[in-house]
Amino acid sequence: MPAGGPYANPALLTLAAIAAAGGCHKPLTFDQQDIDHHQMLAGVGPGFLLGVATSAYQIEGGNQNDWTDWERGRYADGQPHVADGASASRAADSWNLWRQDVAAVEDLGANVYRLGIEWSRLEPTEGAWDTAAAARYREMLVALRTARRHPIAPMLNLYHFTLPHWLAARGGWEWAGAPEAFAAFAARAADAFGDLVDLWCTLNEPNVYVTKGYIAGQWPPGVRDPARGARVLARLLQAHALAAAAIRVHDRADADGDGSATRIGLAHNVRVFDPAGGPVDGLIAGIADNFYNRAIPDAVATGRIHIALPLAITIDEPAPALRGSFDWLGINYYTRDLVRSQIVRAITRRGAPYDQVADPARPHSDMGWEIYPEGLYRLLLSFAPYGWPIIVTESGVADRAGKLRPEFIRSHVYAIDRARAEGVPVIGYLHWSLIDNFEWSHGYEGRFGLYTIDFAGDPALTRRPTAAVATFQALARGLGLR
Ligand code: PNW
Repeated sequence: MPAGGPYANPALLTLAAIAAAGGCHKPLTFDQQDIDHHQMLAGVGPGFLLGVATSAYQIEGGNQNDWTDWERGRYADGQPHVADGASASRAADSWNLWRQDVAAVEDLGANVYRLGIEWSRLEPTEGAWDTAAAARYREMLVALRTARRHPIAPMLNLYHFTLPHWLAARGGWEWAGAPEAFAAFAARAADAFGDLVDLWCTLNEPNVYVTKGYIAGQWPPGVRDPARGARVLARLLQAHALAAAAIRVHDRADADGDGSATRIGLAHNVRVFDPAGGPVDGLIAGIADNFYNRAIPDAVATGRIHIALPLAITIDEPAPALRGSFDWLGINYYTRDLVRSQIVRAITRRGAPYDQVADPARPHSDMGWEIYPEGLYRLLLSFAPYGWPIIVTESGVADRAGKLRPEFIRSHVYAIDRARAEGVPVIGYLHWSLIDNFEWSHGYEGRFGLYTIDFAGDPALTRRPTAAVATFQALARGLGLR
C-alpha cells in the first residue's frame, strides 16, 4: 500500500494545498470542444471501477433513527427540519423494491455499486443484531455478485449521516464509546457480509456531517458550535481507524478472487474554495480548505489529528491507528465555493465566516451549486501527493429536468481523464446517484437520480431512465461492460 510515501514531501503537499485553495492558481477553464471530442475513460485498466452510489436511509424507507426524529420535529426546538415537511419514511422504498435497483445498476453496465447498510436497522438496540435484516442485505449482495451481464462488486458503506436512537441518546459521536460501538458494528458487518464484499467504505463525509450537524446546525443534532464540531470530527477519525482494523480482522474472505479480502477507504467530500476577491478572501478560503479538505487525509497520512478552527479550537493529538487505514481515498465532489469573507462574523464567530458568491457566467444546479468540473481536476491533482489510489465515490447534479446531467457526466469524466493523464491514480468513478432519493433537508427537491421517481404521483415508485442513462451506458460500453 503506497500510503504515506509521497507524503514525505510536505513542501509538495503545501504547494498543492495552496494551489487548490486558490492561493496562486491560474484560472482554468475547460474548452467545450475538447470535452465534446474527448474519448471518455480511454486507457483505464480492466480493473477500473465504474458505478453508481446510493445511501441506505435516503432510499430504503422504513427506518427509525435520529434523522427520523429530526424530520418530525422531535428535537428540542420542536421544529420539523425538511423542505415541504417531507420525510424518508418511504423514500424510494428500496427495502422492498431493491430488485429494481439492482436491475437498474445492471442496465447501466456498472461493475460496482456503492450502497449503504443502515446501522439503526441492523442494530436497533445496543448490541442487538437483526438477522432478518442482515439476510435481506445478503440477498441484495448476492444478486449484485451474480448479476446477469457480469458481476457487480458491492462497495459497502457503513455510516452515512444517520445514527441509531440508542447511540444518539448517549450523545452520538460526542459519546466517548462511539468509536468502539461503531467498530463493533463494522466487525459484525464484516462477519455477516465479508464473503460477498471486498470494498468497504467506513464513513461517508465526516466533514459534511460535522459542518451540517455541529457548525451550521441544519442537521441533527442541530448544534452550532465549531469547537464541538472539531471534536466530533476527531472522534469520527478515531472511529474510522477502529472500524478499518476490525474489518481487516473479521473479513478474511476474498469475494472476487483478486487476491485481497478487503480494500478499505472512506468517502471524503471535497470542495474548491476560491477567493472571490482580495487577500482576506484568500485567507478565509485557505482556512476552509485546511479544515474541510486537508484535515482528514493529513491525519491518515501522518497518524496525527490536527484540526484548526481559528478563534475556536485547535486539536492536535496522536492517532497512530489511522496510518495505513486507507487502501484508497474516496472523493465526493460536487461544487466550488467562491469565498467572500465576512470578517466580523469570522472574528465574533456569529454565523458563517464567509458568504458564497455565485459566478453568473457558470451554470448552477437546481440546488444552486455551481457546476465546475475544473474543480474536480484541480482537487484530484492536489490529492495525488498522498499516494493513495483515488476513487471518485460521488459526483452528481441536482437536475429535476434531466437536462444538465449528460453534459455534467461528460465534463466530470473529462476532468478525471485529464488528471489521470497527469499521473493521478484514479481507479474508479461512481455517479451520485442511481435513483432519485430523500435529499436530507431538501426532501425530494434535489433530484440526483440517473433514474427518476415520481414520489408524489406514482405509488409504484417506478424507476424511469433519464437521458443520462445513455451517457453512462456509453462509458460502460467503452470499458467493454456492455
Ligand atoms: C452528499 N453540502 O452529501 C452525500 O453523500 C449524499 O448523501 C447527498 O445526497 C449528496 O452529497 C448530494 O447532496 C452532501 O451542503 C450534502 O455541502 C450536503 C453538502 C455536501 C454533500
